Amino acid sequence: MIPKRSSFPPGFLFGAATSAYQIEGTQFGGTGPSHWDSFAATPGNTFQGQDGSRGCEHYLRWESDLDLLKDAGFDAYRFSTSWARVLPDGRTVNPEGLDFYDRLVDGMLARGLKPFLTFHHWDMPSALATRGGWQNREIVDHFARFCQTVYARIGDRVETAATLNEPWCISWLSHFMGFHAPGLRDIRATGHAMHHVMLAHGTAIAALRADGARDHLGLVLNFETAHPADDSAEARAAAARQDAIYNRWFVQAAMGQGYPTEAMEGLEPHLPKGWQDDLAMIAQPLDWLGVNYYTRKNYAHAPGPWPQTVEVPGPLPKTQIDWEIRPEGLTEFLVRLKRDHTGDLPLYITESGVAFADETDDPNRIAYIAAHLQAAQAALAEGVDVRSFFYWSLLDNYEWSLGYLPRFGLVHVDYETMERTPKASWHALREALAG
Ligand code: IFM
Repeated sequence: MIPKRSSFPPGFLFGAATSAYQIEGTQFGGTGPSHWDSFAATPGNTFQGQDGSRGCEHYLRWESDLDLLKDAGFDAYRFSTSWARVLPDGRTVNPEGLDFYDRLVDGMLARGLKPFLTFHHWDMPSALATRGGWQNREIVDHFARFCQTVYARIGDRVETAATLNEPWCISWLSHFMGFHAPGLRDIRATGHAMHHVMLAHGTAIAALRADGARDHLGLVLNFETAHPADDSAEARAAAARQDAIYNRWFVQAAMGQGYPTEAMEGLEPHLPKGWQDDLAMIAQPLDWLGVNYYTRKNYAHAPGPWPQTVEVPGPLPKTQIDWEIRPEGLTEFLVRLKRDHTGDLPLYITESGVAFADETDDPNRIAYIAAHLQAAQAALAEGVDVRSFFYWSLLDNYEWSLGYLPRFGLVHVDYETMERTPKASWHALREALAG
Protein backbone atom coordinates (compact mmCIF):
# COMPACT_ATOMS: atom_id res chain seq x y z
CA MET A 1 0.00 0.00 0.00
CA ILE A 2 1.25 3.49 -0.85
CA PRO A 3 2.34 5.31 2.34
CA LYS A 4 0.01 8.16 3.24
CA ARG A 5 1.02 11.79 2.92
CA SER A 6 0.72 12.08 6.71
CA SER A 7 3.62 9.63 7.17
CA PHE A 8 6.04 12.15 5.53
CA PRO A 9 7.46 15.33 7.06
CA PRO A 10 5.28 18.43 6.67
CA GLY A 11 6.10 20.20 3.41
CA PHE A 12 7.35 17.05 1.64
CA LEU A 13 6.29 17.51 -1.98
CA PHE A 14 4.61 14.93 -4.15
CA GLY A 15 4.60 15.43 -7.89
CA ALA A 16 4.90 13.89 -11.32
CA ALA A 17 7.47 14.64 -14.01
CA THR A 18 7.55 14.88 -17.80
CA SER A 19 9.82 16.41 -20.43
CA ALA A 20 9.11 18.61 -23.43
CA TYR A 21 10.23 16.38 -26.31
CA GLN A 22 8.51 13.34 -24.83
CA ILE A 23 5.01 14.85 -24.63
CA GLU A 24 4.54 18.24 -26.30
CA GLY A 25 4.60 17.42 -30.01
CA THR A 26 7.30 19.26 -31.94
CA GLN A 27 5.00 19.93 -34.92
CA PHE A 28 3.17 22.60 -32.94
CA GLY A 29 4.09 26.17 -32.03
CA GLY A 30 7.07 26.93 -34.26
CA THR A 31 9.56 24.43 -32.83
CA GLY A 32 12.75 24.12 -34.84
CA PRO A 33 14.41 20.84 -35.82
CA SER A 34 16.39 19.13 -33.07
CA HIS A 35 19.03 16.43 -33.10
CA TRP A 36 16.39 14.03 -31.78
CA ASP A 37 14.37 14.50 -34.98
CA SER A 38 17.29 13.60 -37.21
CA PHE A 39 18.40 10.75 -34.90
CA ALA A 40 14.89 9.28 -35.07
CA ALA A 41 14.78 9.78 -38.85
CA THR A 42 17.81 7.51 -39.21
CA PRO A 43 16.80 3.87 -39.75
CA GLY A 44 17.40 1.60 -36.77
CA ASN A 45 17.79 4.29 -34.13
CA THR A 46 14.32 4.29 -32.61
CA PHE A 47 11.55 1.74 -32.28
CA GLN A 48 9.66 1.75 -35.61
CA GLY A 49 11.35 5.05 -36.46
CA GLN A 50 9.10 6.85 -33.97
CA ASP A 51 9.82 10.45 -32.99
CA GLY A 52 8.42 13.27 -30.87
CA SER A 53 6.58 15.12 -33.63
CA ARG A 54 3.20 14.26 -32.13
CA GLY A 55 4.26 13.28 -28.60
CA CYS A 56 1.10 13.22 -26.50
CA GLU A 57 -0.13 16.48 -28.06
CA HIS A 58 0.48 18.10 -24.70
CA TYR A 59 1.02 21.42 -26.52
CA LEU A 60 -2.70 21.32 -27.33
CA ARG A 61 -3.93 19.47 -24.23
CA TRP A 62 -1.84 21.06 -21.49
CA GLU A 63 -4.81 22.41 -19.55
CA SER A 64 -6.50 19.06 -19.07
CA ASP A 65 -3.08 17.49 -18.36
CA LEU A 66 -2.55 19.99 -15.55
CA ASP A 67 -6.03 19.12 -14.28
CA LEU A 68 -4.89 15.50 -14.00
CA LEU A 69 -2.06 16.61 -11.69
CA LYS A 70 -4.32 18.78 -9.60
CA ASP A 71 -7.07 16.16 -9.35
CA ALA A 72 -4.54 13.57 -8.15
CA GLY A 73 -3.69 15.89 -5.27
CA PHE A 74 -0.10 16.56 -6.37
CA ASP A 75 1.76 19.56 -4.96
CA ALA A 76 4.20 20.08 -7.83
CA TYR A 77 4.84 19.41 -11.49
CA ARG A 78 8.30 18.88 -12.97
CA PHE A 79 8.47 19.89 -16.64
CA SER A 80 11.16 20.93 -19.11
CA THR A 81 11.49 23.61 -21.77
CA SER A 82 12.38 22.62 -25.29
CA TRP A 83 15.56 24.33 -26.50
CA ALA A 84 14.43 23.89 -30.12
CA ARG A 85 11.03 25.42 -29.33
CA VAL A 86 12.48 28.47 -27.57
CA LEU A 87 15.42 29.00 -29.97
CA PRO A 88 14.50 27.12 -33.17
CA ASP A 89 17.79 27.91 -34.93
CA GLY A 90 19.78 28.00 -31.70
CA ARG A 91 19.93 31.81 -31.72
CA THR A 92 16.63 33.49 -32.55
CA VAL A 93 13.84 33.51 -29.97
CA ASN A 94 10.49 32.03 -30.98
CA PRO A 95 7.95 34.17 -29.07
CA GLU A 96 5.28 31.46 -29.44
CA GLY A 97 7.56 29.08 -27.55
CA LEU A 98 8.06 31.39 -24.61
CA ASP A 99 4.33 32.23 -24.61
CA PHE A 100 3.55 28.53 -24.28
CA TYR A 101 5.74 28.09 -21.19
CA ASP A 102 4.36 31.31 -19.74
CA ARG A 103 0.79 29.95 -20.05
CA LEU A 104 1.88 26.60 -18.70
CA VAL A 105 3.45 28.09 -15.56
CA ASP A 106 0.44 30.31 -14.93
CA GLY A 107 -1.75 27.25 -15.41
CA MET A 108 0.20 25.39 -12.75
CA LEU A 109 -0.03 28.26 -10.30
CA ALA A 110 -3.76 28.63 -10.94
CA ARG A 111 -4.13 24.98 -9.92
CA GLY A 112 -1.95 25.27 -6.83
CA LEU A 113 0.91 23.30 -8.41
CA LYS A 114 4.51 24.36 -7.77
CA PRO A 115 6.43 24.56 -11.09
CA PHE A 116 9.74 22.62 -11.08
CA LEU A 117 11.53 23.71 -14.23
CA THR A 118 14.31 21.81 -16.01
CA PHE A 119 15.79 23.93 -18.78
CA HIS A 120 17.23 21.10 -20.84
CA HIS A 121 15.94 17.58 -21.21
CA TRP A 122 17.77 16.55 -24.35
CA ASP A 123 16.42 18.20 -27.52
CA MET A 124 19.21 20.34 -28.93
CA PRO A 125 18.50 22.62 -31.92
CA SER A 126 19.89 20.98 -35.07
CA ALA A 127 21.78 24.15 -35.97
CA LEU A 128 23.89 23.74 -32.81
CA ALA A 129 24.20 19.97 -33.18
CA THR A 130 25.59 20.51 -36.68
CA ARG A 131 28.35 22.63 -35.17
CA GLY A 132 29.36 19.71 -32.98
CA GLY A 133 26.82 20.02 -30.19
CA TRP A 134 28.26 19.02 -26.81
CA GLN A 135 31.64 18.29 -28.40
CA ASN A 136 32.17 21.95 -29.23
CA ARG A 137 33.01 24.32 -26.38
CA GLU A 138 30.86 26.92 -28.14
CA ILE A 139 27.81 25.11 -26.79
CA VAL A 140 28.54 26.36 -23.28
CA ASP A 141 27.60 29.95 -24.08
CA HIS A 142 24.66 28.92 -26.24
CA PHE A 143 23.33 26.87 -23.35
CA ALA A 144 23.74 29.65 -20.80
CA ARG A 145 21.92 32.04 -23.11
CA PHE A 146 19.08 29.55 -23.56
CA CYS A 147 18.69 29.22 -19.77
CA GLN A 148 18.79 33.01 -19.32
CA THR A 149 16.16 33.49 -22.05
CA VAL A 150 13.76 31.06 -20.42
CA TYR A 151 14.47 32.31 -16.92
CA ALA A 152 13.87 35.95 -17.92
CA ARG A 153 10.35 34.99 -18.94
CA ILE A 154 9.22 32.47 -16.28
CA GLY A 155 11.90 32.44 -13.59
CA ASP A 156 9.89 34.73 -11.33
CA ARG A 157 7.16 32.10 -10.97
CA VAL A 158 8.97 28.76 -10.83
CA GLU A 159 9.60 27.04 -7.52
CA THR A 160 12.95 25.62 -8.64
CA ALA A 161 15.05 25.66 -11.82
CA ALA A 162 17.50 22.90 -12.84
CA THR A 163 19.99 23.35 -15.64
CA LEU A 164 20.11 19.81 -16.98
CA ASN A 165 18.37 16.50 -16.72
CA GLU A 166 20.73 13.52 -16.47
CA PRO A 167 24.05 14.64 -18.00
CA TRP A 168 25.13 10.97 -18.08
CA CYS A 169 22.50 10.39 -20.75
CA ILE A 170 23.42 13.60 -22.58
CA SER A 171 27.07 12.58 -22.76
CA TRP A 172 27.85 8.87 -22.18
CA LEU A 173 24.64 7.24 -23.39
CA SER A 174 24.61 9.49 -26.47
CA HIS A 175 28.30 9.74 -27.42
CA PHE A 176 29.80 6.49 -26.11
CA MET A 177 26.94 4.00 -26.27
CA GLY A 178 25.19 5.62 -29.23
CA PHE A 179 21.71 4.88 -27.87
CA HIS A 180 20.52 8.50 -27.83
CA ALA A 181 21.03 11.48 -30.13
CA PRO A 182 23.50 12.22 -31.65
CA GLY A 183 24.09 8.44 -31.69
CA LEU A 184 27.89 8.46 -31.57
CA ARG A 185 30.18 5.69 -30.35
CA ASP A 186 33.40 7.55 -29.90
CA ILE A 187 35.41 7.98 -26.72
CA ARG A 188 36.91 11.31 -27.74
CA ALA A 189 33.47 12.78 -28.45
CA THR A 190 32.39 11.35 -25.08
CA GLY A 191 35.24 12.96 -23.14
CA HIS A 192 34.47 16.32 -24.69
CA ALA A 193 30.72 15.99 -24.08
CA MET A 194 31.17 14.86 -20.45
CA HIS A 195 33.26 17.91 -19.73
CA HIS A 196 31.34 20.50 -21.77
CA VAL A 197 27.99 19.43 -20.35
CA MET A 198 29.26 20.13 -16.83
CA LEU A 199 30.89 23.37 -17.90
CA ALA A 200 27.61 24.43 -19.51
CA HIS A 201 25.82 23.65 -16.25
CA GLY A 202 28.22 25.72 -14.13
CA THR A 203 28.34 28.59 -16.62
CA ALA A 204 24.54 28.74 -16.78
CA ILE A 205 24.25 28.77 -12.97
CA ALA A 206 26.75 31.65 -12.78
CA ALA A 207 24.92 33.57 -15.54
CA LEU A 208 21.53 33.08 -13.87
CA ARG A 209 22.89 34.24 -10.52
CA ALA A 210 24.40 37.30 -12.23
CA ASP A 211 20.93 37.99 -13.67
CA GLY A 212 19.55 37.95 -10.12
CA ALA A 213 18.06 34.44 -9.95
CA ARG A 214 16.59 33.43 -6.61
CA ASP A 215 18.20 30.76 -4.44
CA HIS A 216 16.40 27.90 -6.12
CA LEU A 217 18.89 26.68 -8.69
CA GLY A 218 19.87 23.03 -9.03
CA LEU A 219 20.93 20.14 -11.23
CA VAL A 220 19.23 16.79 -11.82
CA LEU A 221 21.45 13.69 -11.95
CA ASN A 222 20.59 10.04 -12.47
CA PHE A 223 22.06 7.31 -10.32
CA GLU A 224 22.12 3.60 -11.02
CA THR A 225 23.50 0.94 -8.70
CA ALA A 226 26.49 -0.83 -10.27
CA HIS A 227 27.11 -4.23 -8.66
CA PRO A 228 29.77 -6.79 -9.53
CA ALA A 229 28.18 -9.69 -11.41
CA ASP A 230 30.27 -12.20 -9.43
CA ASP A 231 32.83 -12.36 -6.63
CA SER A 232 35.92 -11.93 -8.80
CA ALA A 233 38.30 -9.00 -8.36
CA GLU A 234 37.82 -8.26 -12.09
CA ALA A 235 34.04 -7.91 -11.71
CA ARG A 236 34.50 -5.70 -8.64
CA ALA A 237 36.86 -3.46 -10.60
CA ALA A 238 34.43 -3.33 -13.55
CA ALA A 239 31.57 -2.30 -11.23
CA ALA A 240 33.78 0.37 -9.64
CA ARG A 241 34.63 1.81 -13.08
CA GLN A 242 30.98 1.86 -14.04
CA ASP A 243 30.11 3.54 -10.73
CA ALA A 244 32.73 6.23 -11.34
CA ILE A 245 31.51 6.96 -14.86
CA TYR A 246 27.81 6.93 -14.06
CA ASN A 247 27.40 7.84 -10.40
CA ARG A 248 30.43 9.95 -9.49
CA TRP A 249 31.63 11.90 -12.51
CA PHE A 250 28.85 14.49 -12.51
CA VAL A 251 28.17 14.85 -8.81
CA GLN A 252 31.84 15.09 -7.91
CA ALA A 253 32.45 17.78 -10.53
CA ALA A 254 29.36 19.74 -9.46
CA MET A 255 30.37 19.54 -5.80
CA GLY A 256 33.96 20.64 -6.40
CA GLN A 257 35.46 17.18 -5.85
CA GLY A 258 37.07 16.83 -9.29
CA TYR A 259 36.62 13.91 -11.64
CA PRO A 260 36.88 10.35 -10.18
CA THR A 261 40.15 8.48 -10.68
CA GLU A 262 38.64 5.26 -12.08
CA ALA A 263 36.93 7.26 -14.83
CA MET A 264 39.93 9.49 -15.53
CA GLU A 265 42.01 6.37 -16.24
CA GLY A 266 40.18 6.06 -19.56
CA LEU A 267 38.79 9.50 -20.18
CA GLU A 268 41.59 11.92 -19.33
CA PRO A 269 43.33 11.62 -22.72
CA HIS A 270 40.01 12.51 -24.38
CA LEU A 271 39.10 15.58 -22.34
CA PRO A 272 39.38 18.99 -23.98
CA LYS A 273 42.71 20.71 -23.45
CA GLY A 274 42.81 22.89 -20.34
CA TRP A 275 39.91 21.08 -18.67
CA GLN A 276 41.49 21.63 -15.26
CA ASP A 277 40.93 25.37 -15.57
CA ASP A 278 37.17 24.87 -15.85
CA LEU A 279 36.67 22.91 -12.63
CA ALA A 280 36.02 26.02 -10.52
CA MET A 281 33.36 27.28 -12.92
CA ILE A 282 31.69 23.86 -12.95
CA ALA A 283 31.48 23.73 -9.15
CA GLN A 284 29.09 26.65 -8.69
CA PRO A 285 27.27 26.54 -5.37
CA LEU A 286 23.84 24.94 -5.81
CA ASP A 287 20.66 25.28 -3.79
CA TRP A 288 19.57 21.68 -4.22
CA LEU A 289 20.33 18.48 -6.11
CA GLY A 290 17.80 16.34 -7.97
CA VAL A 291 18.10 12.56 -7.77
CA ASN A 292 16.65 10.25 -10.43
CA TYR A 293 16.69 6.57 -9.57
CA TYR A 294 15.30 3.53 -11.38
CA THR A 295 17.39 0.39 -11.25
CA ARG A 296 20.63 -1.47 -10.65
CA LYS A 297 22.85 -3.21 -13.15
CA ASN A 298 25.46 -5.92 -12.76
CA TYR A 299 28.90 -5.77 -14.37
CA ALA A 300 31.63 -8.22 -15.29
CA HIS A 301 35.04 -7.75 -16.87
CA ALA A 302 35.10 -7.53 -20.66
CA PRO A 303 38.22 -7.93 -22.79
CA GLY A 304 39.13 -5.07 -25.12
CA PRO A 305 39.61 -1.37 -24.67
CA TRP A 306 38.74 0.60 -21.53
CA PRO A 307 36.36 0.57 -19.66
CA GLN A 308 36.29 -3.24 -20.05
CA THR A 309 32.82 -3.64 -18.59
CA VAL A 310 29.93 -5.79 -19.74
CA GLU A 311 26.44 -5.80 -18.33
CA VAL A 312 25.16 -9.16 -17.09
CA PRO A 313 21.41 -9.76 -16.56
CA GLY A 314 20.53 -9.96 -12.86
CA PRO A 315 18.02 -12.14 -11.00
CA LEU A 316 15.62 -9.50 -9.62
CA PRO A 317 12.06 -8.89 -10.88
CA LYS A 318 12.10 -6.80 -14.06
CA THR A 319 10.07 -4.07 -15.71
CA GLN A 320 8.72 -4.00 -19.26
CA ILE A 321 12.16 -2.85 -20.44
CA ASP A 322 14.09 -5.40 -18.36
CA TRP A 323 15.26 -3.04 -15.65
CA GLU A 324 15.70 -4.79 -12.30
CA ILE A 325 13.49 -3.41 -9.53
CA ARG A 326 15.53 -2.70 -6.41
CA PRO A 327 14.01 0.01 -4.17
CA GLU A 328 16.73 -0.15 -1.51
CA GLY A 329 19.12 1.35 -4.07
CA LEU A 330 17.24 4.63 -3.68
CA THR A 331 17.88 4.71 0.07
CA GLU A 332 21.51 3.78 -0.51
CA PHE A 333 22.09 6.61 -2.98
CA LEU A 334 20.39 9.23 -0.83
CA VAL A 335 22.46 8.24 2.22
CA ARG A 336 25.66 8.01 0.17
CA LEU A 337 25.13 11.36 -1.51
CA LYS A 338 24.77 13.13 1.83
CA ARG A 339 27.75 11.28 3.30
CA ASP A 340 30.18 11.53 0.38
CA HIS A 341 29.17 14.47 -1.76
CA THR A 342 26.32 16.81 -0.89
CA GLY A 343 26.38 17.16 2.91
CA ASP A 344 23.42 19.26 4.00
CA LEU A 345 22.26 20.23 0.53
CA PRO A 346 18.51 19.47 0.12
CA LEU A 347 17.88 16.46 -2.12
CA TYR A 348 14.77 16.20 -4.28
CA ILE A 349 13.78 12.86 -5.75
CA THR A 350 13.03 14.26 -9.19
CA GLU A 351 12.29 10.94 -10.92
CA SER A 352 11.47 7.39 -10.08
CA GLY A 353 9.06 5.27 -12.04
CA VAL A 354 8.40 2.08 -13.90
CA ALA A 355 7.33 0.86 -17.33
CA PHE A 356 4.83 -1.97 -17.52
CA ALA A 357 2.97 -3.05 -20.62
CA ASP A 358 -0.29 -2.58 -18.80
CA GLU A 359 -3.43 -0.73 -19.69
CA THR A 360 -5.18 0.92 -16.78
CA ASP A 361 -5.04 -1.83 -14.17
CA ASP A 362 -1.48 -1.60 -12.85
CA PRO A 363 -1.02 -3.25 -9.45
CA ASN A 364 2.70 -3.69 -10.11
CA ARG A 365 3.15 0.05 -10.54
CA ILE A 366 1.32 0.65 -7.25
CA ALA A 367 3.72 -1.79 -5.56
CA TYR A 368 6.71 -0.04 -7.17
CA ILE A 369 5.58 3.38 -5.95
CA ALA A 370 4.88 2.08 -2.45
CA ALA A 371 8.32 0.46 -2.21
CA HIS A 372 10.17 3.53 -3.50
CA LEU A 373 8.30 5.89 -1.21
CA GLN A 374 9.25 3.59 1.68
CA ALA A 375 12.84 3.76 0.46
CA ALA A 376 12.64 7.56 0.62
CA GLN A 377 11.27 7.29 4.16
CA ALA A 378 14.18 5.05 5.13
CA ALA A 379 16.60 7.77 3.98
CA LEU A 380 14.64 10.42 5.89
CA ALA A 381 14.91 8.21 8.97
CA GLU A 382 18.69 8.21 8.49
CA GLY A 383 18.71 12.00 8.56
CA VAL A 384 18.86 12.78 4.84
CA ASP A 385 17.08 16.01 3.89
CA VAL A 386 14.80 14.57 1.20
CA ARG A 387 12.21 17.08 0.05
CA SER A 388 10.15 15.45 -2.70
CA PHE A 389 9.10 12.45 -4.72
CA PHE A 390 8.23 13.01 -8.37
CA TYR A 391 6.85 9.97 -10.14
CA TRP A 392 8.06 9.45 -13.73
CA SER A 393 5.85 9.99 -15.54
CA LEU A 394 2.46 11.67 -15.46
CA LEU A 395 1.59 10.27 -18.90
CA ASP A 396 2.63 7.34 -21.04
CA ASN A 397 4.96 9.06 -23.49
CA TYR A 398 7.84 8.90 -25.96
CA GLU A 399 10.56 6.81 -24.34
CA TRP A 400 13.32 7.98 -26.69
CA SER A 401 14.92 5.16 -28.70
CA LEU A 402 12.25 2.77 -27.42
CA GLY A 403 9.53 4.91 -28.96
CA TYR A 404 6.03 4.83 -27.51
CA LEU A 405 6.25 1.15 -26.53
CA PRO A 406 7.21 1.36 -22.82
CA ARG A 407 4.42 2.75 -20.69
CA PHE A 408 5.66 4.69 -17.66
CA GLY A 409 2.53 6.77 -17.06
CA LEU A 410 0.13 7.12 -14.16
CA VAL A 411 -2.25 8.04 -16.95
CA HIS A 412 -2.76 5.83 -19.99
CA VAL A 413 -2.56 7.52 -23.38
CA ASP A 414 -4.36 6.09 -26.39
CA TYR A 415 -1.98 7.15 -29.15
CA GLU A 416 -4.73 6.99 -31.82
CA THR A 417 -7.21 9.29 -30.12
CA MET A 418 -4.87 10.86 -27.53
CA GLU A 419 -7.51 10.08 -24.92
CA ARG A 420 -6.13 10.09 -21.36
CA THR A 421 -7.34 7.52 -18.81
CA PRO A 422 -6.03 7.59 -15.24
CA LYS A 423 -4.67 4.18 -14.24
CA ALA A 424 -5.31 2.43 -10.92
CA SER A 425 -1.93 3.83 -9.73
CA TRP A 426 -3.18 7.41 -10.29
CA HIS A 427 -6.23 6.61 -8.14
CA ALA A 428 -4.11 4.90 -5.47
CA LEU A 429 -1.80 7.93 -5.25
CA ARG A 430 -4.78 10.25 -5.04
CA GLU A 431 -6.08 8.25 -2.07
CA ALA A 432 -2.68 8.30 -0.33
CA LEU A 433 -2.28 12.06 -0.85
CA ALA A 434 -5.79 13.00 0.25
CA GLY A 435 -6.19 14.72 3.60
O1 IFM B 1 11.96 8.75 -19.92
C1 IFM B 1 13.14 8.92 -19.23
C2 IFM B 1 13.39 10.38 -18.92
O2 IFM B 1 13.43 11.13 -20.09
C3 IFM B 1 14.67 10.58 -18.18
N1 IFM B 1 14.80 9.69 -17.05
C4 IFM B 1 14.46 8.30 -17.24
C5 IFM B 1 13.13 8.16 -17.92
C6 IFM B 1 12.78 6.67 -18.11
O3 IFM B 1 13.74 6.07 -18.91
